[in-house]
Amino acid sequence: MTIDYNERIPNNVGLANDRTLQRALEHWQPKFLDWWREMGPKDFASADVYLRTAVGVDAQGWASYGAVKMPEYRWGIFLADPVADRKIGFGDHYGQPVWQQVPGELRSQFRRIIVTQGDTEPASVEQQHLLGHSCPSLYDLRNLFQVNVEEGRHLWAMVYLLHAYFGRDGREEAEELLARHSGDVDKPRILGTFNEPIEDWLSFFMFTYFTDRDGKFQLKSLAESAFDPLSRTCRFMLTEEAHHMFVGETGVGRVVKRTLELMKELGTDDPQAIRNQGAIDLPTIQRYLNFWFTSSLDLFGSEVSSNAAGSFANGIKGRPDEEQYQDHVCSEATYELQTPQGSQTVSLRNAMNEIMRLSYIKDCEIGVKRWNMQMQRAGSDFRLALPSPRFRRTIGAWAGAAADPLGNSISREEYDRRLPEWLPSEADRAFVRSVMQRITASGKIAGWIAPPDRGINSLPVDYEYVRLS
Ligand code: BYC
Repeated sequence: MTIDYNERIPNNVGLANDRTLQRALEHWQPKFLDWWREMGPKDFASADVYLRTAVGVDAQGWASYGAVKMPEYRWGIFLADPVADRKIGFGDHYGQPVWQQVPGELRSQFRRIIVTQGDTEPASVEQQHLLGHSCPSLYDLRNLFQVNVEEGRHLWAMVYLLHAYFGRDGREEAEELLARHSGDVDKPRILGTFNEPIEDWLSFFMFTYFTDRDGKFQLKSLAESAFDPLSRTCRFMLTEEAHHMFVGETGVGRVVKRTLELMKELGTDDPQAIRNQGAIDLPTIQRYLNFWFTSSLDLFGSEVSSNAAGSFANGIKGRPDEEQYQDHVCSEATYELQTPQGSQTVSLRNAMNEIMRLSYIKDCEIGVKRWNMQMQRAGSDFRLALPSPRFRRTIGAWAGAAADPLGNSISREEYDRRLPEWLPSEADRAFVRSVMQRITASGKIAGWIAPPDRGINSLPVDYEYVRLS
């Protein structure tokens, strides 16, 4: 189905045929734009940015590229094409036809999960509000803005579902999505990670690698949902999400590459010597990784969760790539969980958050292996590593446990004393910010990061991806 761009709100959901819904969304649109102007990328409203915009939902040729001023970006509502005769793939309703409406008894659970998903999207834009000011190149600046406009579109995706299927409650929730703000003391965003500031590009790359990857897993699990409009919405969001994780993986890889080049040039791995050259030493990169990975692990919720069991049983949320499993009902199966109190046997349904977290960790390993290959090839003995999921947790069975990054239990005193070794200190953050001076000359790049291997959409790396007026 092609997208109708003549509409005020581009869409492939036949909005013109539902005047009430269309009016409600057109009423929300200026509020979104006000929010974007105030909380979106600061000071780049008049820049021409080489952006991709969704123009269809086919796997091939779904996007067009061109120079756009961000406030004029065509945010719209796009659902992946329906799958004929789709059946519910898990839980108590396994094998029954999927739902085109939300069953009355599941309204509040569905609404809660859609609101939680929706809340993360504008939150991430708010977290990156000032980042454009310290961009390492026009290529990177463009990627930041691409991620930002698409997170804005993902907000639209959830707001559409709220307006179309949840009546007045849904409209009120859509207003609230613009009223909560990342890091706001009185009205913070719902999930922890989305209240952490992103004030430097190393954090941005870690966030797009680790936190967007949580997005991938949550969206995959919602793509399994028995509520078909939610499933179709999430399937299309996943198409856009891949680029965000690419920005993270290649971003960290380019920082590592630059550091390795300097280590070779200087003949040392001394962190201070690297810093003196205005680049970021490998131990500091590890501390940033520790911070964002552990924070993102918390986003999967508690190891034992009756909410997760209910979501699975009721068809709200399956496991990512549910077809990989044999048992889709899981009413009898159990799961062996390790907690600080010892081993515990729980019903598999209650352990769904943990199952998802483990698949996520496996996926996170892939990039770490690639970064480590770079080090091996460069002859460095340093290796990055994911810390244990027992380390620095604030949600679930291991919340507040004193464990080191290898997962060993240590005394509270040792934990408190050594935590600054494992996480970025204020001095680390100040140093990282200090090297991030804005570079906006075409084809130029900051000294702390290597250039990308290739440009966007087959354009050269030194293309003027953002024209600043
Ligand atoms: N921080 O039984 P529990 C993305 C709450 S990222 C604060 O442990 P449950 C993106 C939980 O809400 C993907 N609170 O787990 C990435 C519940 O609160 P209520 C985002 C937390 O219920 C980058 C209570 O603790 N999408 O898209 O299974 C850029 C007990 O919960 C946290 C989703 O997460 C936390 N870390 O919740 C842009 C999908 N963890 O209701 C975008 C939607 C848990 O008792 N959300 N809590 O007040 C969900 O599926 C689930 O709500 C959770 C797990 C994954 C959050």
